[in-house]
Amino acid sequence: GQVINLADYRPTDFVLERVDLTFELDPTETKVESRLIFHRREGADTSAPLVLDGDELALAGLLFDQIEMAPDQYTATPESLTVRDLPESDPFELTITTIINPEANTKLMGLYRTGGIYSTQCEAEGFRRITYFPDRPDVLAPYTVNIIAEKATNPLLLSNGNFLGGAGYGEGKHFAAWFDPHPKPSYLFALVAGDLGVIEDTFTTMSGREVALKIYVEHGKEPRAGYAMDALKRSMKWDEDVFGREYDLDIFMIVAVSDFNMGAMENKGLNVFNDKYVLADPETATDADYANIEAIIAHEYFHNWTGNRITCRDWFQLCLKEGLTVYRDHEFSSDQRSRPVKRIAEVRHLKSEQFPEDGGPLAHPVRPTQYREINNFYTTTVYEKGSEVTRMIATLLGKETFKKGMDLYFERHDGQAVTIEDFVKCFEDVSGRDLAQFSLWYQQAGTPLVTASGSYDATAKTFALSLEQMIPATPGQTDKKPMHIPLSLALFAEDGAQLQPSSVTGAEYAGEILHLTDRAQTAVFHCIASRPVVSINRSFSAPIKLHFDQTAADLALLARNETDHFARWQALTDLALPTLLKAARDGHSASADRTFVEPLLAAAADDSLEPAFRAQALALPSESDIARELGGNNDPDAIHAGRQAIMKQVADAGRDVFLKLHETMLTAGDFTPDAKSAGRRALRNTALVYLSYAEASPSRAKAAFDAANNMTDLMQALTILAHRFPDSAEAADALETFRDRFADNALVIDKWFSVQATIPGAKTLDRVVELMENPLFIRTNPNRVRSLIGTFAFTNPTGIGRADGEGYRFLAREILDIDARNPQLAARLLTSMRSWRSLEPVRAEHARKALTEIQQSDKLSTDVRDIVERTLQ
Ligand code: B3K
Ligand code: ZN
Repeated sequence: GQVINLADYRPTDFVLERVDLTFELDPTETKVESRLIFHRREGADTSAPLVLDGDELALAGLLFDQIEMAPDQYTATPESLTVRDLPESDPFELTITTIINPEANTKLMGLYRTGGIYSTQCEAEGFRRITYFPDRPDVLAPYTVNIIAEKATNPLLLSNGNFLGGAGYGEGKHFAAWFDPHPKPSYLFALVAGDLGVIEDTFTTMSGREVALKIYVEHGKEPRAGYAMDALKRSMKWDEDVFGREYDLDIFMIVAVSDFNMGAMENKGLNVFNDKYVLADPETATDADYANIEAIIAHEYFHNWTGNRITCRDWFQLCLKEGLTVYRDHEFSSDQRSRPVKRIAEVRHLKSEQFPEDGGPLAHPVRPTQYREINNFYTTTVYEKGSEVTRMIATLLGKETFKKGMDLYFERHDGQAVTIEDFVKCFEDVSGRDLAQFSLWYQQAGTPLVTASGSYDATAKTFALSLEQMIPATPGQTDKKPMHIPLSLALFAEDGAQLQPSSVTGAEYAGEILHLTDRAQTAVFHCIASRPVVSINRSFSAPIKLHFDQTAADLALLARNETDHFARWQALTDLALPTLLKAARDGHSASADRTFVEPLLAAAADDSLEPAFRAQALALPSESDIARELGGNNDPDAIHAGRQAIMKQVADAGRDVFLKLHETMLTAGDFTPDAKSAGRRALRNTALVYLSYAEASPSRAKAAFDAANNMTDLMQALTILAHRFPDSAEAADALETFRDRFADNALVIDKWFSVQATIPGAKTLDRVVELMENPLFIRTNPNRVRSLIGTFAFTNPTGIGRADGEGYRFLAREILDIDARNPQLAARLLTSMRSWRSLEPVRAEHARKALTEIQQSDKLSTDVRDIVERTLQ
């Protein structure tokens, strides 16, 4: 594929006014007739040909204003349709016919049919696999869609917008017509046909309109869609209350499909979901599943305004809709659940997924300036760091001004395809603040490193805080400018009370936000009565790494007294980290430092703290967190052994605390998935993990497995048995029981694959290979592939990274195999190797060889080629 540059953006020469599509569905020969009305853009070159995009297409007919075009007037290839010598008429109508094969579409992009269901995925460039089209997000038009299909197998015919009507259509067939009045880009087009069950509800909007809500799932699974419906209604209400956004069609539909490349898709009025993010009941879904469903339902719904009504001018602007919409779904979950606990989870995720991306060969700015394959830019940088950048705007401006900026954005740009500059301008206009330096967050890749040091002057009663920022070099970017970093900051006295300075010089400090804007800056806090303990980057106000040497005593004080509970968690983590880093070098003989264990156990036992918070605090940094902090020459086996040794020592020291938590953190009555109950389960199950270390026996986990009445408890018990006691009869029995009980539920079987794929140690590779032969493993299903191979590659460092290199060789083979069917899935799997250079030399060499083997294949997709080449660079 060739390189696309942001700087080359040009508007189209032709403006698309209307789209009329007719589908005659057939599993292998679907006929698509597309009528497009265009006019020439004012001022555009009148001799310019009309060039439409295609991908693996064949043209079956072409009419200009209803008259067949002569073959010398156009050129059709699988990748494009170029119409030259356009007759004078303006506007004009082009009628294009293509024949496509949905059953053969294993890429799951465009129109595909699996399990008897037709569905589409068009973002980013899937629509061009359906028909020749100006397939770019700045081409917006209203769509009419007619669907004709065999009635018996496809009682359901769905597309975007409002339902116009339907009727019988010849022998055994019927048709349905849909009209979407809201101009949209092609990537938001959707069509679904087949035979599905439905649950229905309604929502009355703030202006009193009734909207029909429908969630379509496989027959028999209707009872498992109830939670998704509830989450949808709460999302609709929240977007009205918090952002003033009302839904804009008569109907909102969600369809759950089982073969899907990602989580879900925000097609206008017709969201298509991976069924993993729709289906839930206590018996089959964990608390984490419920939280994910709630968040993703909200995310896709929120796209209706941030993405659909206002869309991206080009794909470089992807964070315009994704970063903003992630921010919105984070805020939603924070309001529905516990804000500090949600923030801790977000930051854990950001650090474990985005920081390694930003610090490795695949690093790119939140708004990239070039790409070869846009599908490879649906990254945690665009999504999660993009969300953090939006959050920082809210932090800089304050809640109310941020809201004004959002209102202006909706008002000014409704119906348009816009850029990050347009977005940022709205906030400049409402605040009067110059956000030029702040905008570097969109342009400069790499995680800024802020180094802080403080000194207290007892006579002058001043506290001086020196701050320095450094943005590491990233691919294509060596010289970086200093950024505008908003640091939420507070000072505490020895007794834990907050200290208020009379004034601050040397840096802007307002509303407890310190603005770091220079490369180096010293802020002086005046009238500070005693040596303060500083809390920097509270609530993780900026996505940075912070180097600040604080004593264990100071951290313990923050862990006890910070009013910001995120900062308490951060302090506890910072207390534990040195021990874990040292342990990674000492391996089995590592020993834990009391200065971190005591505050941790105190927090665990503190009943004034939310159980979910305590569970987060007790979940020590993971092996990959430790690897990231170490930064290089990493030996996954040593990291694992060291962390295990520390877990055991914490478990021994806290045995009484854990026993008590395990006995008392019960939930009364029937299972409910609310955050409070989930928090109690999380804390109780965390205690169970520690007890498995303290008691060094599978008995308690086995008893928990037998007693579990919900999937959260069952999975936790199973995980302990499989991971801690993999060779025990208890583990083998539990795995078998679990499989037999859930063999007919693919989503639960995914958990069964994952729990085995993450058993630590070199032997797991053989198990993974064996599981791939299991009849329950279906190679063509993305969820199965991710649950087994993906989980192994991404979250089992001692397994994938075994010292003899077999793990990486296995992964290379599988990636090549998957790439032939589904390039997006393969490319995503390959990103698991992005941190290969941080491995110790022997493993790094094995990884490099495996990557080179992939690179040398002559049949690579552009998706995998792009990732492998950047990873090796
Ligand atoms: N917008 C889609 C992602 C599309 C990915 C295309 N490769 C889901 C979402 O972010 O809401
Ligand atoms: Zn999104």
